[in-house]
Amino acid sequence: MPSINLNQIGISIEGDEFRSIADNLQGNILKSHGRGHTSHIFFKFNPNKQREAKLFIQKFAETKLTSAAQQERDAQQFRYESRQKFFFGFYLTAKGYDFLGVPANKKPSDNAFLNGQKGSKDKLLDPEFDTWDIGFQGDIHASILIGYGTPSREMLDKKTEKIVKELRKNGLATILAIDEGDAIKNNNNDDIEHFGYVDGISQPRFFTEDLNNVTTSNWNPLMPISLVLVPDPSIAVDNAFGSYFVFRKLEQNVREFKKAESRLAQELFNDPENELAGAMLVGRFKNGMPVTLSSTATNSEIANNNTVGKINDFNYGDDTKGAKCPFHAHIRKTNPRGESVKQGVTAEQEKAHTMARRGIIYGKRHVLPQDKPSFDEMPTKDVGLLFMSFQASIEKQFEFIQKQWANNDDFVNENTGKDGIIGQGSFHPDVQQQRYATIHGDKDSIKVAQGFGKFVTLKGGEYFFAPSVSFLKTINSAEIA
Ligand code: N7H
Repeated sequence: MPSINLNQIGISIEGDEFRSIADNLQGNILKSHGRGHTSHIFFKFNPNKQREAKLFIQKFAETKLTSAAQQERDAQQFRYESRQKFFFGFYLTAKGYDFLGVPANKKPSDNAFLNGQKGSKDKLLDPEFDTWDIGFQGDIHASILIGYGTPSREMLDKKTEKIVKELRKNGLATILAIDEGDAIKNNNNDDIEHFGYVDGISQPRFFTEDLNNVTTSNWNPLMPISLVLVPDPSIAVDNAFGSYFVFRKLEQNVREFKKAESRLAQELFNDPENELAGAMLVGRFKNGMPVTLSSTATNSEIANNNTVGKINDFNYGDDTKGAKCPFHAHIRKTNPRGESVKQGVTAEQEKAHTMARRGIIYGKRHVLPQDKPSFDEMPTKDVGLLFMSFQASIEKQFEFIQKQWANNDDFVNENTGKDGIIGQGSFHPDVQQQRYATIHGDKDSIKVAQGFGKFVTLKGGEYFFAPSVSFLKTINSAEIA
């Protein structure tokens, strides 16, 4: 089999590159599995069950696991026959590799992965472990992701129960946590998160076909697969790739966020309902309209209702003072679209921090965000985002974005302030650093406002590796351990 060039920018779904890796690569890495409901089972194998654990994994890989090639076939079938299939993913932690007896030189070697997410607590300014959900407080060996897309979770819950039963059989494993993701959509059929904003618009794209009908004059999302793939070190097979997988359960205090958003609107515009305030915190209006392009959510010169939730061809070149989109806005912090170039970094080096985001929201709500709940009807806990991302390096991608950009008061300029959505660390509402223009586009109207942040709280998480299909299928054979 020919070895492939991972650094080629964009591959074709029909091409030799994809064909030569797709059967042996897990799905959901190069493209989202797209199901609206998910279960995430976190577990630990029990002592003296190494052999049984390997047999379980081998059988799971042979009978369930969804490869990238299978995901494509399932998507075709869904498009043409509306028949949907379950999606299955399987991920191992560094402790999981140790339990399975994989020797150190055959384990994925990313340092952050080897130390586990708990090892990065101080670096990321994460909260104390005893505030995490109990299931995430101890060691985790592995996680199974199951996705399904019907309007209800019923079929998925049955499948989840069945797998949990198999894991518990004869004391094979202890189930530590089961988290459930359930997407919600706005009236334009775009996925939204609990603060009410369209999410998942901006992604690195790996397939040239994904860019059909998309303009890329100001931002080209096409990236090389080396952004998310590394050779699977556990198996000596050509073109066997895996990816590092970050999972973080991020709780959202919707009520306090929405109150603070409206206080900010009052402070900036004398109008607690003015949507520009929230748009400046996120960098996009609720419907996805980038605030650097428009002072209003609807703007017929830029997009109609159907396309507004997909706009991504923009950068901040015309907004160098942050007079439209503030420097601390969530999407400007987490993807500066060329801005860190002024700090001596090339555009390619900046882009190399990008990751494939695969999150889904969790938690039940009485009144959905688009149905305009009163403050009292908004949840303060038990809802949020199951943040997930795939990358080639946890340190250079997820951790870099969280630590060097979102948490960093001095990125992109000195005294910019933290990302008001996900920034972590010492923070006091009286510390006024975050700046906003009170007249859209007018740099002379920029002023500091009350500090905004701390409405998103980590409730637990872990770092995983998504191994190649062939490793999981042959895990029981003698060559590996
Ligand atoms: Fe974010 N939000 O609702 O405010 N995010 N995010 N995120 N996020 C994005 O453009 C949100 C989190 C990124 O390329 C949008 O896709 C919430 C973490 C990146 O322009 C919205 C939470 C990290 C982008 C949100 C959360 C990131 C992005 C706009 C937690 C990384 C793309 C939709 C509860 C460490 C930026 C879109 C770009 C977009 C929200 C978490 C990163 C609405 C509520 C932890 C890279």
